[in-house]
Amino acid sequence: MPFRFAFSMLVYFFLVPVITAGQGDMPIDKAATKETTSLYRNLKKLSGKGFMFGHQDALAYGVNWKYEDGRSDIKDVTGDYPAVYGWELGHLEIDKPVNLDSVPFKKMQQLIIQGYDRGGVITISWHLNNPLTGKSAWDPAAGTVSSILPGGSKNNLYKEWLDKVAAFMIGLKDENGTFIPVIFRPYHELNGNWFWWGGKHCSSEEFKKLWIFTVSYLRDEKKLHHLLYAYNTDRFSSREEYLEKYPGDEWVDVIGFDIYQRNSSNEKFISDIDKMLSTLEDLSKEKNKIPALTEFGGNLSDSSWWTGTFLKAIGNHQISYVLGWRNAGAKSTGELEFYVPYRGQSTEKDFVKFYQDAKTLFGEDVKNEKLYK
Ligand code: BMA
Repeated sequence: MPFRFAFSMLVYFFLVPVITAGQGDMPIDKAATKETTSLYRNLKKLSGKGFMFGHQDALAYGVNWKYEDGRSDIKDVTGDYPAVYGWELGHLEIDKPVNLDSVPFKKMQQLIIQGYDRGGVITISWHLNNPLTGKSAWDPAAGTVSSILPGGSKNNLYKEWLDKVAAFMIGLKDENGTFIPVIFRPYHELNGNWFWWGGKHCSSEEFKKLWIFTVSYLRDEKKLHHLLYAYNTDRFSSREEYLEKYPGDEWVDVIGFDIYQRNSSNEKFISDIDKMLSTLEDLSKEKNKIPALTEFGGNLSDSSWWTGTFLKAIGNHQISYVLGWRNAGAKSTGELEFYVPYRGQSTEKDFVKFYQDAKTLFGEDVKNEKLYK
């Protein structure tokens, strides 16, 4: 064997693995805080044991209550908190004191600290208004994405909006002044046509540029080092569709999708999720990313939905977490909007079985895991 060849074999098969193992598996932010890096690594490890259960706005309100200290619909039903807490920043960009779902930002910061202190995981979405028209996130005016990219008429405005997001994130510290790691999930459901950043309203190139601009602004300009970044579509029918606007492995930590059952049958919902999760799991292995069901909503008029449908759909897959959407309660029509059971709801008993299943991880489970160490 010629010496040079032997030497390169040594480098590739021995030294490279040794060097990279020493560095460990890192989030895309190479300067991520210790706690953020630990969270990233522990999330990967934990997905071998089971999946964490999360709930949006869990500590702020439930179907029949608002702002009661320590309360959560999940806790009312199981005696335990969720493992993942979802929050939402929409309207922070327009200096409102409350978000688009009426949660005061000051209160949100306190509740985020509470969830973190309990060992839970924090994820934050952002239904930001349309920066071109000033209307809501659901206003898909043509040209919005290009208007906020560098050189566009709204790029400065967009940077001001990101400054406000950065200020909010900087406010997330525990009592020792340690930054609380956050899985930031902007531009979600990106293959749907309902948001201004979604589907046909921008090209793949524009979306990728928007994503990369956003991550580098927060990380490199604002020097935030306690964020992990989640890329997430809505339902999708192929790997190609999922990846169409994927900005690249160096810009994403968590990959996920959102899914709502709406009118489909339980059988169809199980097979849809099963198919999408198989694709997501393959991608997460290839790309070495964290897979998650970043939002879901099921058919809670079926009293055994949790163990009969949801657990069947996801139980055989390795994912990090699932996030049930918000228990908003009564809508203007009088109809109740909720995605996890509340006390007295017909899936309550089945949810307790789901809670007890070895694969589901809730507050007490993650507290024991010490995800930030
Ligand atoms: C939607 C609904 C809305 C809410 C929005 C942002 O799915 O729950 O009521 O305003 O999310 O949280």
